[in-house]
Amino acid sequence: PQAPDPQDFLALDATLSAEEADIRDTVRAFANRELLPHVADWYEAGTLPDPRGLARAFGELGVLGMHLEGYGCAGAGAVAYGLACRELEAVDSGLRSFVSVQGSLAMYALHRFGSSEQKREWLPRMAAGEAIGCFGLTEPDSGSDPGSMRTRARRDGADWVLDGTKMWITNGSVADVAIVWAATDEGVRGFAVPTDAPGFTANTLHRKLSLRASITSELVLEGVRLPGDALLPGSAGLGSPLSCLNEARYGIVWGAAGAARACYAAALDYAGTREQFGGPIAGFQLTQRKLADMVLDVNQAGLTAMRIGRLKEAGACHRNHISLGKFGNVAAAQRVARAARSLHGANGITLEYPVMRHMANLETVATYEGTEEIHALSIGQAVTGVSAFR
Ligand code: TGC
Ligand code: FAD
Repeated sequence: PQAPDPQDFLALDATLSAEEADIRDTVRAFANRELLPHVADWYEAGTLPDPRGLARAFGELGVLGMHLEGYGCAGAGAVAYGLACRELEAVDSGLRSFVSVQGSLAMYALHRFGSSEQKREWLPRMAAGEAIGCFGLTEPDSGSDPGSMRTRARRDGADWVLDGTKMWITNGSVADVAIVWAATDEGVRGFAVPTDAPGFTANTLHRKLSLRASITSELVLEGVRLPGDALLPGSAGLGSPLSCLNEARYGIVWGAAGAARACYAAALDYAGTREQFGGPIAGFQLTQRKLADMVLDVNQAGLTAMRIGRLKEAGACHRNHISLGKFGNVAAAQRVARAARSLHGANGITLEYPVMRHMANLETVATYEGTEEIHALSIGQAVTGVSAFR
């Protein structure tokens, strides 16, 4: 048997189909050419300088709504989509977030719950990156408990009128359409809100110390009057936005594996070249222990992502599988990023190396799409049958 490849210790890539390997290579080449050379500058600037150009580039690459069928979407399999998320997040979690929010949240909501007119109006342009979407569920006082939302939509004749505030919304201030979740007399429902509607404003949030290469916004809706057909007709209850979250959380299962892989690769490289006490630090037992722990975490995260991806392709992936994957893989990536940062010494705290950027990003990744505690409680409920949320 062949000795393990340090970059793919369990030879997981050998389990990919030729088409999947092709998608991985295409996205990796794009990421290394178009994103990696710029990401530290974007991160330092605390923004994405050309979000529309980036959206179009992602559209050309074919990753926006890539797992959806029709309307200009690629209709790729779950593993292929996961591989794209992994390659993007190996560069930066903020860039995977851009693609997740567009494809897995905004486009997925329209695809699953929208009318055929809404799908025809938005999906082809969103797949091409000509239109940007955002997804507004969280509010200032309603995060882990979205059922407590205060944003309200009331009927007024044939129209709907929306009032409320959404918080921490990725791409909110560059979006053309906001998928806004609001309480109505019939329960929670979704609305496709054009961002030029009177009464809608988006304010960019500043001074973030994590996910800096990403635009995060507050959405304010003050008497936003929308025609009746702005309602996503298929949406019914809190389960509707939560089912969109399953899609984005699935992308994070893979993405976190990518961030972990990038930190491990940087650490392995640095360990081989940095010399102290007359030799490379790779030769010290404590460094090797760190690297061994990283190899284990990276490969276990990869296995978890692959297994959940194959379950998804077989139509057998339950939302609790995704909770386990998000819970485990983000924690693994955090361990790898922290160890890789320490292995880089002082260099590790700079933007010259990717490790602290990933480490800081992963604080957001552990928070959004269900915090570590929320997923722990979901898994706890799944195995005991007892809910401990309240
Ligand atoms: P609960 O009573 O358990 O559920 C209400 C209804 O929803 C159903 N449901 C789900 N359906 C599909 N997928 C899921 N994951 C679901 N979880 C629950 C449930 O069956 C029920 O249906 P029905 O028909 O019986 O009414 O609701 P709860 O109020 O007790 O809350 C449960 C909890 C805490 C698990 C849930 O609310 C939760 O997941 N909280 C975390 C919120 C969250 O993740 N927010 C993310 C906002 S979006 C974001 O962060 C984007 S980041 C950008 C990026 O991805 O890059
Ligand atoms: P809280 O819910 O207030 O939680 C605070 C702490 O209490 C956490 O540790 C939590 O785990 C813990 N906690 C809460 N309930 C329990 C419990 N029952 N038992 C034990 N502990 C508990 N949202 C969107 O809708 N769209 C977006 O595009 C989006 N993008 C984001 C981008 C960024 C950069 C960030 C940081 C967040 C984004 N979010 C988005 C919001 C994100 O989903 C929420 O921050 C997340 O759901 C947690 O909510 P919260 O911040 O209000 O924390």
